[in-house]
Amino acid sequence: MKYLLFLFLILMTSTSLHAIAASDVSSNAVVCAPSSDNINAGDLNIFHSASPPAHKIREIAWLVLGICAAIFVVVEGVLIWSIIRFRKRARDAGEPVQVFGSNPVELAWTVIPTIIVFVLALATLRTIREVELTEPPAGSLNVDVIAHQWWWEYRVPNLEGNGTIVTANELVVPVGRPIWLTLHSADVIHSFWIPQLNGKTDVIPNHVNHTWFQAERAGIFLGQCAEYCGTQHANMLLRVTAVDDAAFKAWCVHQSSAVVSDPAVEQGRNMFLNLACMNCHAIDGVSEGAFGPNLTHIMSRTTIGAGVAPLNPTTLRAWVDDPQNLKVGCNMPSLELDPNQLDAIVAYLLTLK
Ligand code: HEC
Ligand SMILES: [Cu+2]
Repeated sequence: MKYLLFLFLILMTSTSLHAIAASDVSSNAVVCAPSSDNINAGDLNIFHSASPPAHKIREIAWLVLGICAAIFVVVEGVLIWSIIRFRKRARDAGEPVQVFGSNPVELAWTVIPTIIVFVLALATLRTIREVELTEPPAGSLNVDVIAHQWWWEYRVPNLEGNGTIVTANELVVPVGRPIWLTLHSADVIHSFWIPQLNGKTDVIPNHVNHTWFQAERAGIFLGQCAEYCGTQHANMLLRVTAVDDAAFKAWCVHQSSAVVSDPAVEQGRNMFLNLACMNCHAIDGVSEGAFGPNLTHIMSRTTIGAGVAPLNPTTLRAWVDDPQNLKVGCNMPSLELDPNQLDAIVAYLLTLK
């Protein structure tokens, strides 16, 4: 029975993740401008793995499912057979023969499950060893991940210059190259999980964890924070875009390029500095706040609020006006700007391409 329950749980988890991904979009569509691009409709199926650790996890999942399915068939088969074969018939009178104890049966149902548990445990241990590396794989790109309530910060080495690129929520990586992730948390325990790329790894305050993946094809891979971390846990989505080498280098060049300061949006820029924005947000050469996402190249991203909505001028304005509307309980307050301030600031943010 417990195997059956287990099987059921696995199936439920994978289907409910699809439901979460889909419902995020529909619930926000009401608040934001209607948008046809279904930003969170991605593949969260562990059986569609696209990275070495994810392949290993898929293999063990099939093995466990296979063994559990076989146990289910045998146990239920014997049960149904007994019910039919030994049912009470008209000619039966009184109690059936009472049998007490049977050494062969006792032995069988002790030894067989023990062997099965051993096989599963050993196979699992082997998978854990293969998936959890203690050192970065050769040639890997080292990326720092900092989890915040309720968004992700990434620090990616700049392959086309010095220093690091700081960005939020959307990680861009080269296809075919191992990515070695160093996981930090700024507040509570989170969990980094991109089902098609790797397994779950807890992100713990004051403790550094590592995980890795290697995207085998170009595309967008989505994930979820997988450890309940507060109100907006469900809107702490992960998005990895794997691109070819040339595109990755171009991304590095773009992300490390200086912000062009357009005199037309000078007013908005000053407001950004004079209102509280600068205390929480960094924009290269403008401000150094580190509590919220880095906004230097915000318009190069496709989503806002860690995947809560697609990023476009309408959602950006709605966000700056009152983030609590789009993402209730998030750690950015509404600054209650008047419409002119809102226009000026949004016009400025729109230039941060
Ligand atoms: C108290 C700190 C704080 C202040 C002040 C603040 N923000 Fe934020 N901001 C945040 C946090 C935290 C987030 C991330 C929220 C989330 O996704 O859960 C955020 C997110 C954002 C985002 C979305 C970024 C992304 O990539 O998703 C924008 C745009 C933004 N803030 C602009 C502003 C502007 C403009 C101001 C000033 C009017 C401002 N913020 C003031 C903390 C702050
Ligand atoms: Cu989280």
